[in-house]
Amino acid sequence: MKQFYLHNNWQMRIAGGKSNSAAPYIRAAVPGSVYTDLLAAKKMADPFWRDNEDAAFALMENDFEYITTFIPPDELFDCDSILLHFDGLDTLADIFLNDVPAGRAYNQHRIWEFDVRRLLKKGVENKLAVFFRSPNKFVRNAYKKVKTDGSSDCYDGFPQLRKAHCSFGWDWGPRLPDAGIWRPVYLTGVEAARITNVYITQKHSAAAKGGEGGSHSAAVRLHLDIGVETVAPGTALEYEITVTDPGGKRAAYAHGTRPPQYITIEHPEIWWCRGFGGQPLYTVTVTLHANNREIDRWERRIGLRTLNVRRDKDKWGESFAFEINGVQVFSMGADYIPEDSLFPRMSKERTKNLLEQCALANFNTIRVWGGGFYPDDYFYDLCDELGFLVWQDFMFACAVYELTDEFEENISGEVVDNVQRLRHHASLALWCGNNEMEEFVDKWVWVRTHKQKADYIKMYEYIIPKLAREHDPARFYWPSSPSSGGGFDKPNEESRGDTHYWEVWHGNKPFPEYRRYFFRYLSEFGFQSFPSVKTIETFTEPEDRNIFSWIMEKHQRNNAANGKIMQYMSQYFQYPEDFDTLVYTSQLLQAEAIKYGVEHFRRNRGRCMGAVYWQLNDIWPVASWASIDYFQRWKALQYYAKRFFAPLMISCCEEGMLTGDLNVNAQNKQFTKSFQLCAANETRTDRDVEIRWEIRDNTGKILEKGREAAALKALSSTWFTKQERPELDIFTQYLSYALSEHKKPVQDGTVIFSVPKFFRYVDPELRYSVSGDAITVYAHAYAKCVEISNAADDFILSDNYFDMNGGEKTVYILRGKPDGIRLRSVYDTTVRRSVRRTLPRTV
Ligand code: BMA
Repeated sequence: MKQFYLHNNWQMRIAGGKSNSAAPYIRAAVPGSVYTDLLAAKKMADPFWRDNEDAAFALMENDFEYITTFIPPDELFDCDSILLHFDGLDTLADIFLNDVPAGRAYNQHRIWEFDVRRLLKKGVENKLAVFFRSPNKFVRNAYKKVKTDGSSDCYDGFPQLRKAHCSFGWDWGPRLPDAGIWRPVYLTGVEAARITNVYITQKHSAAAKGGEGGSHSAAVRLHLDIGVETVAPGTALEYEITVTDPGGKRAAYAHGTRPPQYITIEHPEIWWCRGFGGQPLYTVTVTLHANNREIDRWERRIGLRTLNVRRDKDKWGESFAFEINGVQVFSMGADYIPEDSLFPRMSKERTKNLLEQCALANFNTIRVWGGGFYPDDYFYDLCDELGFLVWQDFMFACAVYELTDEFEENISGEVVDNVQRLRHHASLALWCGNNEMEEFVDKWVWVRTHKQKADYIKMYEYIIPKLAREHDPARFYWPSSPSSGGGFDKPNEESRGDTHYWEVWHGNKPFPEYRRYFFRYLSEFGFQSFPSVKTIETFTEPEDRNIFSWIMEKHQRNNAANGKIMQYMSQYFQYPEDFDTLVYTSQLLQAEAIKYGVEHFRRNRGRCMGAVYWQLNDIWPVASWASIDYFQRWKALQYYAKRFFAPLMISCCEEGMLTGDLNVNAQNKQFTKSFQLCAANETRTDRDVEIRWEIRDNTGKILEKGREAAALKALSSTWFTKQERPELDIFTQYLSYALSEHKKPVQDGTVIFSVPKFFRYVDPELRYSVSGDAITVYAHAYAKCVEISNAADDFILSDNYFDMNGGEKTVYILRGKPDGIRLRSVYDTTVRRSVRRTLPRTV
């Protein structure tokens, strides 16, 4: 197969309409988009700055023309078939080759291929033009004709266009419905035949299953289903299959005049999700030969493993857990959304950094949420390498669709394209029909007719799973997230399937509410915060920096949520004196909320088998649920995640004012004061550990202490003795705790029995010293949530936002320079600080 990329020489212009003439052409990048081209040509303002989004949105009322010229290589014309191939077009596109219509596209999520043999001219300049119609006009007109509703954060009519839904807005994203040739485009010359796809299924012999990090004793048989399209019938074809092991040695080989059906790998190295073992990847190369020449090649990396979802009836209902190589995993991770509203700005480098930061924070799972797009191959390559389990939604979210024959044909093409593209990935754990639609359709949210409700079932419980079964039978299919298995059978139930729990945040319930539930697998729950001041500065003027200003409210897409943050803040923290403190406090609030949930869910491992929080990242600079912001700055939550997702994790289930009564004026105000430590072991080996705890006063002085040793069983959580302390002073005393293994410290933490706003902190007089990449922090007293930041606010440290009982703690710099270091703790959010302000100094 010959490929000739068409990425050069492109120009773009805003097309003329009935009343206006076309704008002049500007240089265009392909792959690229209207917004990225206009920005590069300085023809539009940064859409993220202040409220520029509105003008950028209005731009998409236009149609756009992309045009290039090229001379195709002569050898292309020796091929039996020539195809014009687009990996992606966004979205409504008419394609002309040498002014003759060559094809039409209408789905951003599909791969488009058009036969252009008869249109292409040899030896001369050819002209390729792609005409994009306005997405705004399309959905608006479509909505006038047929009412299909969806999320009110989006633009009316969005469900009728197969384009990333969130490009029309979401409750964390702007309305920037870009257009363009967003993925590679090339001419393909097919000689005699080509490999259309290869499907590999694995049969593991018993001994390899569950083998310790990769058994060498058994075998894995790969079944290959090789799809071949012949364009010159009668040509004799030969097939060659080579499997190369992770070290680069040939592990298996087969060849023949008919596609070999299976190939066996002896002594296989087994792929595991991270935390459970390594990620060895084998390369499978299938080559097609005709007339003693290679005419096509298909090469992908695979991981040898079994991977499924276990759903077993038990005393609580029915379990829901990923099972890899026979071992059930507690899923720990977050929901992934597109990394940029301007899709062409995403890159392998950027995604790599993001996913490596997930690995650093001990994630083992990523959910690709259904309102965005199907990520590029590199996203899954990275997940294979890093050992994540990918929960993959199909791109349907918070909407109702009208199923017509054309729509069915369109989404079927989309499903097949993406399933075939991604199904070889080791990390791909399940296909999920959609985001949150079974739950809402069941409640008649967005639904106007019985047909729409029936269409839901047809799409996610018949059409899509049938295609998934046909093209990827080895993969688990789940109709919706959340679901209990489909059929509108209590989709968001606690005792079965996966759950989205939003009573904390959307339902305004306090954090301890998490502890009332024992979900089987939580695929969404979240809490918002503001991004760092440095990030806020990228879209604001100084006069905007008040969270209720027009601009700050425009960069908050969950209606009235800046007020909600303040409302929650009032329960936990003192009123922040300035904007900077408010941002810090909002991040602590978010981190504490999610920690409260995750620690509880991990304490209940077995009953609960997943805590995937909403959301990992941002699409633009905004106040949101993300733990890593648009510029990949870590919010406090990302550091908390590193701790609460640690393979060995100690947590404290405390009872105090927060779980008792927050009303300071309640008559007979009484509540239990107790604590019970629990250690979670998410590794495949038993661990001998020791835990210790101390009750301390606010200076950090120990008043009472205890310790216990325990053998933590693999893949389980172990409780320690519950301690009641009715006499504990909630304002000046707190609990510190730590877990160690063979005398080596593993993790520590503290809890208070009131709330941070009432605790009487003394000034910890934080100071620091730097030596190479090590920063040592010194504290004179108890310091809660110590933040270390630098001038650029781009630090990634080995630990941050941690508690100190006085003394010192050393952390390491993983990213950023130790320039302009600043320290603070919760003490600095209280009025006591203004009484005696201490600025950090070096020692
Ligand atoms: C869930 C998600 C998203 C949304 C988030 C926060 O509903 O599926 O649609 O952004 O909660 O509201």
